[in-house]
Amino acid sequence: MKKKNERRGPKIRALLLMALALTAGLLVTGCSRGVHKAQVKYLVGVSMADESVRWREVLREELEDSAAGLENTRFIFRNASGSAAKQKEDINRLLEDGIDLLIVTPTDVDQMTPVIARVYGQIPVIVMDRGVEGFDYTEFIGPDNILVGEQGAVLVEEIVDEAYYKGILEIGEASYISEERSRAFEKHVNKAGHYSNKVLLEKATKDAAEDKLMAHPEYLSGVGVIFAHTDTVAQGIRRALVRLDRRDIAVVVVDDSGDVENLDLLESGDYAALIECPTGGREAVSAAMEFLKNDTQPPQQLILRSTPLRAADARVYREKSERAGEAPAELEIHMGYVQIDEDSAFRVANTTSILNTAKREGIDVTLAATEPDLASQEAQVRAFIREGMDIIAVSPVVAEGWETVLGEAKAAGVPVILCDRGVDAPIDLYDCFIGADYQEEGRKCADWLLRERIGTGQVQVLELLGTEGSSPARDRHAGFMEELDKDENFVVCASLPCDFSKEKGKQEVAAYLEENGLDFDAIYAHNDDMALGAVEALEEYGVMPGADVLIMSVDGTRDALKALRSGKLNAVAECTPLLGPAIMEEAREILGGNTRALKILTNEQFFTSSTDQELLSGRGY
Ligand code: GYE
Repeated sequence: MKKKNERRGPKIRALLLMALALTAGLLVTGCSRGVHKAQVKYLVGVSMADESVRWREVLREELEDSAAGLENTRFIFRNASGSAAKQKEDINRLLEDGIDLLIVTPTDVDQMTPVIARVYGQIPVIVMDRGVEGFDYTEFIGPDNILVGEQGAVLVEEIVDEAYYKGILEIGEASYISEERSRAFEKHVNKAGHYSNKVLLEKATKDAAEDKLMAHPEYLSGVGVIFAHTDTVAQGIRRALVRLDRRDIAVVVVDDSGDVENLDLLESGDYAALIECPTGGREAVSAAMEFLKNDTQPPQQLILRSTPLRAADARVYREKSERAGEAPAELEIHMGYVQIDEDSAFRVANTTSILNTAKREGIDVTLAATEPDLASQEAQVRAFIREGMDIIAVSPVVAEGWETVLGEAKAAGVPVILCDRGVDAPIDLYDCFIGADYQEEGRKCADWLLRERIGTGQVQVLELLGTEGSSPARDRHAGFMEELDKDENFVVCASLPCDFSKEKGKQEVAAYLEENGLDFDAIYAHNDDMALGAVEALEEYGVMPGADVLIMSVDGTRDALKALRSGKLNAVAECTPLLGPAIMEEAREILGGNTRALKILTNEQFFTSSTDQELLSGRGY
C-alpha cells in the first residue's frame, strides 16, 4: 500500500503531464490560433498581393515604419506572391491568428471581392492600391488610377509633339490597376490622334520589360514616347533602350514607389516626366489605429493625390516631400470657412459640425455664410486671403468658375480644402476635396427603385433638382439616370428646379400636380428638404406620400428619417454633413506639408423602411 503522498505521486505526475500537454497544445494551437493576439492589444494583419514590384516593397516598408513605434500593437505580414488562392489562405491564417483589423492589397479583384466582404462582416478591412467591387470594406486607400492614366496622356502628348517619331507605346502589366490606367490613357491619347500601341506584361518586373523589348525590337519602330505604368517596368525599359540604341525614345513613368532615385532620373533626363503616386502606407496605419483605438468611422475612400512632374519640378517636389509630416498639435491654425447661406437641415448640421470640431481641436475658424452665388463666395475667399488666413475651406455653391480665385489663393500660398461640393477646376488649384460620392448616392436611389418593381407598366419618376450647377445636383442626377436607364420601363417625366429648398420643393410639386394631375409613380429628390416639401404638397393634393407615390431622397437628416419611419418617405441615401472632424484633421496634415489626400469620401448608409431603428437614431443630425 503506498503512503498517502506516494499514492498521489503518479496521479500528480499524470495531472502535470496533462497540464503540460494542454499548455503545449494551447501554445501550438496558439501559434495558429492567436498566440500573437495573446501578446498584444491590437493585432493588424496585412495581406500583400505580392512584393515582386518595387512599389509594394515600399508600401510594406512604409507600413512597417509607421507601425514600428506603436504601443501594444503588432502588424503581421503575409505575401501572396500574386496568387489569389494563396491570398485566401493567408487571410484565413491571419484570422486564425486573431487579427483585429485586416489591411489587404487584393490580387484578383473578382476572386477577392467576396472574400474581403466576408472578412468585413467580422472585422474592419482597409483595402489598398486597387479597389474591389462594391463597398463591403471599411476604407479604400489608393490613387485614382483613371486620373493617373489621364495625367500620363497629357504628359505624353506634350512630349510626342516635340518628338521626331509620333508613335506611343504603353507598357504595363495584365492587372486591374494597369487596365484602369490604360483605358483612361488610351481614351485621351487616341482623342489627340496619336498612334498608340500597348504591351501588357505577365509580371511588371524589370527583367520582364527588358526581355520583352529585346525579343521584340519591332515594338519600338516609329515610337517617340513610352508610357510606363510603374517605375519597376521603367527600369527594364531603360536598360533595353540603351542596348537597342534607342535612347531617343522619351519615357514617361508612373512612380508609385516614391524612390528618390526616380527624381534623380527625372532631373538627369533619363525620364522625360514622372507621375508621383504615394503608396498610402502611412495613411493606412493611421486609419487602422484611429479605428481600433477610438472606433472612429474612417472615410469610405481616401483617394491619394497623383502629381505630374517634369524635370523642372523635381527639386521643389523633393524638398516638399522631405518636409512632409503632420503639423504639430500645438500649431496655431487660422482657417477661413466660406459657407453657403442656406437653411437646409444639412447645412445647419454642417456648420455646427465645423464650428464644434474647430473649437474642440483648438483651430481658430472664421466662418462666413455668404449669399449662395459664386461672386459672393469669391469675394469672401479674397477677403480671407487679405486677412492672412493659414488655410481656406469652401463649400462651393456651384462647380463652375473657380479657376481664377483658386489661382489667386495658390499664388498667395494659401491652401484650399473643398467641402461637400466639388469644383470643375484643375486639381493642382486646391489641396483636397472632402465630401461624398454623389453619383453613387444617385445610383443607390435608382437601384432601389428598380428593385421595387412597381406594377408592370411604365414607371414615371418626378425628379426634384438641387441647386443648378452644383456638383451634388449634377452628380446625383447623373448617377440616378445611369442606373435608371438600365430599364426602359422607368422614365423621368419631369425634372423640377427646387434648389435644395423645402419651400421650392413644395411649390414646384404643387404647381406640377395642378397642371398635370398625379401622372407619376415616384419622386426622386436630390435632398431631404425638397422631399419633405413634396410630401406636404402631395398631402394637400389628397395623395398619400410613400404609398400612392414612392419617394426617394438624399442626406438622411432627422426629419427625413422620421418621415421614413412614418412611411411618408421610402428610401433615403445618407450624405453626412458631419465633415468637421475630417476637415480639421486634413487642415493639420496640409499645414504639416502633407498633401497626399486628393479626395476624402465619407462612409454612407442607405436607409429604407426596413432599416433597423437603432441605426436611424443617435446619428447627430
Ligand atoms: O445634399 C443639401 C445641401 O452640398 C451635399 O447641399 C450638400 C448638399 C446637401 O443643400 O441638403
